[in-house]
Amino acid sequence: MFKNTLLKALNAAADEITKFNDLDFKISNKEGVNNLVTEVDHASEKIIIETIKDAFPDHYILSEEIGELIQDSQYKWIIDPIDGTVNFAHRIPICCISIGLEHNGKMILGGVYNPFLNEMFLGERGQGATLNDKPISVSKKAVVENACLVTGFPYTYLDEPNGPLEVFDRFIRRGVPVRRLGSAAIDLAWVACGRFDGFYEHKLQAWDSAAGFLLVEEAGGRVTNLKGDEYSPYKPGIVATNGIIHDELVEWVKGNVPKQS
Ligand code: 2AM
Ligand code: CA
Ligand code: CA
Ligand code: CA
Repeated sequence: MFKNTLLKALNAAADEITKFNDLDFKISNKEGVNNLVTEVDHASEKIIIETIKDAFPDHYILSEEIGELIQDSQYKWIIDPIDGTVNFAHRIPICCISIGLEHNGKMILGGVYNPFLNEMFLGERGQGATLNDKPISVSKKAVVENACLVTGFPYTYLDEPNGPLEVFDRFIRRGVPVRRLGSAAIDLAWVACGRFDGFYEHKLQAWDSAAGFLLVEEAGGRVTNLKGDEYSPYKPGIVATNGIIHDELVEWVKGNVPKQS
């Protein structure tokens, strides 16, 4: 029942977004440097919220551009109408729609859909995760030194001690590949399907990670905060891995890098 609505919303938003393939769209600046929003983000958000409200008029909605609607419900939809807006604005096909559903504070359903690659990732609590209806699982890579990682950067706090640049520097100096795609939801989905062995980021919002972290957990991976403690999408830091390298990656992020072998 919830899954049908999730799929309907993701598909409707995808139609809205891909309509602009060959069209110009209006790009505006939000607060902060290069913090973009396009008219397509708003169009995607509108159709998603309409679709959810049609099916469940009483549910709580938290969505990036519009904020919070109807807060008094056990069910809460957490929406990023376009994750990777900078990519989208540059017509780089690495962006997605991300929708998570929480029940009494627990994520129960999540979908991340990249309509440009036609990749639909779904995760249901206790039921596993899929990519285009095929079950997916995390990678089997056993050590960080041989891993392929992904991260993202906030636009402030870059230089704080043990902050994004310092941690990034640590991996790059040891030759550990760390990619930067520009969409946290896709980063997480790609950990879930084993393309990446691990992902970490210092400052995310709930809508960036709500669906993606469930995908990773349901694909057999592990998700914590930057210290290795229990994860909450309402707190900024995240480490998401295949589980095998998790404790070691948390140590690298903390600054405890193993001696070069
Ligand atoms: P967005 O495309 O939905 O805004 C983590 O890298 C996240 O940061 C991305 O998923 C992206 O989500 C968001 N982001 C991109 N540019 C940003 C900016 N200038 N300020 C704040 N967040 C940004
Ligand atoms: Ca944004
Ligand atoms: Ca986002
Ligand atoms: Ca967004």
